[in-house]
Amino acid sequence: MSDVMTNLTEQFSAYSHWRGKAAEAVAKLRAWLSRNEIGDAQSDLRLQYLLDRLHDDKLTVAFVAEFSRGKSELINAIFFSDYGDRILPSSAGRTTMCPTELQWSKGDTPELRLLPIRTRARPGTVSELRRYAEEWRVVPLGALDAASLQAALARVGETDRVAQDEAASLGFRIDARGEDGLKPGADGLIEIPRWRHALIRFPHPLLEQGLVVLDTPGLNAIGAEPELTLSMLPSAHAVLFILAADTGVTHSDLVVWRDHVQAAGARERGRLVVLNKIDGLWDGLRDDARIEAEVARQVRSVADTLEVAPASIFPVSAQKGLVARVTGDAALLGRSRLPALEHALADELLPARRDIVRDDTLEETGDVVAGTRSLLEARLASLREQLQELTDLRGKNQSVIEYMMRKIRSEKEDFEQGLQKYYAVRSVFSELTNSLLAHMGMDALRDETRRTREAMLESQFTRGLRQAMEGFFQRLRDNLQRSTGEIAEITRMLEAMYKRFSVEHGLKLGLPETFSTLRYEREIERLEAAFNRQINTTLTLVTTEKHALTQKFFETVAVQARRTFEIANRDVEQWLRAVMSPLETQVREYQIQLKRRLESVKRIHQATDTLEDRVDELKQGEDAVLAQLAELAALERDIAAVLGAPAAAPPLRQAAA
Ligand SMILES: Nc1nc2c(ncn2[C@@H]2O[C@H](COP(=O)(O)OP(=O)(O)OP(=O)(O)O)[C@@H](O)[C@H]2O)c(=O)[nH]1
Ligand SMILES: [Mg+2]
Repeated sequence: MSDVMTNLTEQFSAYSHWRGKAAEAVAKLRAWLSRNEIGDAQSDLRLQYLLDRLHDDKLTVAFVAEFSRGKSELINAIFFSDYGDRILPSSAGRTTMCPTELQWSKGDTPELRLLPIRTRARPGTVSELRRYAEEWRVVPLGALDAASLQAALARVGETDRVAQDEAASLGFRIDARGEDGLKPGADGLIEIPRWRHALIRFPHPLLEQGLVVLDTPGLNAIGAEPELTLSMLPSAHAVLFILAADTGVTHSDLVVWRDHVQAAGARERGRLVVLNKIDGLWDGLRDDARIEAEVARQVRSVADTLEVAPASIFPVSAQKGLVARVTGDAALLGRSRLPALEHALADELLPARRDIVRDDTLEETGDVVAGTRSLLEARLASLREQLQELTDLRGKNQSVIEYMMRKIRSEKEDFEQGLQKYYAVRSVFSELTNSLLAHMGMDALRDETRRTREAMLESQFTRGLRQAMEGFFQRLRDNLQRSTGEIAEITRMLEAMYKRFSVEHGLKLGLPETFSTLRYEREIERLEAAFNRQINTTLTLVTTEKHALTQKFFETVAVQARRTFEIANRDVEQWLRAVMSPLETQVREYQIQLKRRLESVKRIHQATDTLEDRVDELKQGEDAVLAQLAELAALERDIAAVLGAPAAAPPLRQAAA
């Protein structure tokens, strides 16, 4: 059962090994820069952030389905069969009652963290509450064998029985028939999940390499947790939607598909449909050909209903796959068809991720290397110029030397005048920057959020709620648009500045990097679309609690918008530093070189130095800079070699689909 090519675990390890190698190469560059004292603080920070990203790059795989379709069993079979037993509880009926994340980072303590469902009654999304340890119930995971894990993890299935209005206030739908919501018991009480979210931290090789598994409960057990659809699922790198062959596509499967999978972003990439429990067809009466035909028929029918390509549907038996792995039964594993699903999952997940990491690494290191190279080249040019000046002085008399001194002095004055203009432009630059940061800034967003929240509280009708929300998104977009104008102006100004210093003073400056806010505008659009979809379903299904629910949705949206703006802010600040720093570094460097030139001519003039000593010294300096340029090129080649060429064209199987 160790077919290397279909083994997700091994492919995942290879990816993580590759990432480790990339980090090593980047760390080498960073160490070299600081050892040679060439890197500035800005580049060092950039490389540090890059290394952080390379080290804790997480890949999230989410499992979404109605209850009892086999999500937990599939997770056991794909990721944790090495325990020799199931570790996530999987049984008939509702088992997983709250979204459950499995993860591990270096330095974590093995434990289960449970967020009580009652935190829903208060403001604060799960992602905000993550920061407050006291909100969570912590269950230490002492032993890490399958039995102990099973016992601890069974807690994700705990429930409480509460009165109907309490259940409703916590965002659960109630339906006397139990179809469109939770069904009240004979005593009128409702059984609701005890926990809102579970975090499971335990050291497992796959989790250690950055895999995060997100298991979710069935539809009615989730109730209103818009964060799942607005944030957790859209940020997952792969989403597996699971159906069961014995139930087919039911009405509630379709609701989950529409509200949780499709609504989580129209991305087709990284989305797989699994048709589980095909072993139900192995009834001992049908032969293989009939089973095969039946599976194919079901796949076509599911494809029609969901409107997806049949090739993106994977019929499997999670249970038989798990048994096969635990007992080492290769024939059964083949029959479970699990390897095909894993292969597809690895294909969806890893090459795309690898490309992103590669591009990011090449871009960051490329910028730092380019900046360093132009600095070294400027240094080299200046050394050579000095060398030229001094060799020209050989055998010349005092008056020539005096002339030379005057020449350098006047160059220095010219440059200082240039600097005055530079300082003037810099103050305009910082004004522009301030207004850019004001539009893109967190204060603007906070004001918008508060204004919208107040407008929502005041409005009594759905129309008012809608208008408030539409206004919110519109103003966020306006702010981003206005920033675009300021960014263009900053770029124009810098271009002129870069040009002037290159032409008039021979500084080695290319064109300043550009910056676009398109990414953030897209994200806000996505958020608005997801919000509208959620609101539409809520408004049709829930009539009584809709006001409270809409506000809850809004809070989730606000958190997401804040995250987008935080990223935009960080990016724009980094960009501002990145475009300013080459200019600043080179200006500083040029000033130093001018001073040195003047010094050395002065010393020769005063005969405190002999000309030849000075020439030798400069030649050594030249050699040293040449050696550094060569070392830099080697470091850059190393990074490129480790990262490898971009992924080849997709395999035929995908191209044909
Ligand atoms: N025959 C068969 N049964 C399966 C298979 N996969 C899961 N099951 C059974 O289906 C039931 C539900 O499986 P779970 O893994 O608990 O399903 P789930 O989707 O996690 O369900 P919830 O946690 O309740 O939302 C269990 O009794 C499993 O043993 C399969 O491939 N074949
Ligand atoms: Mg489950």
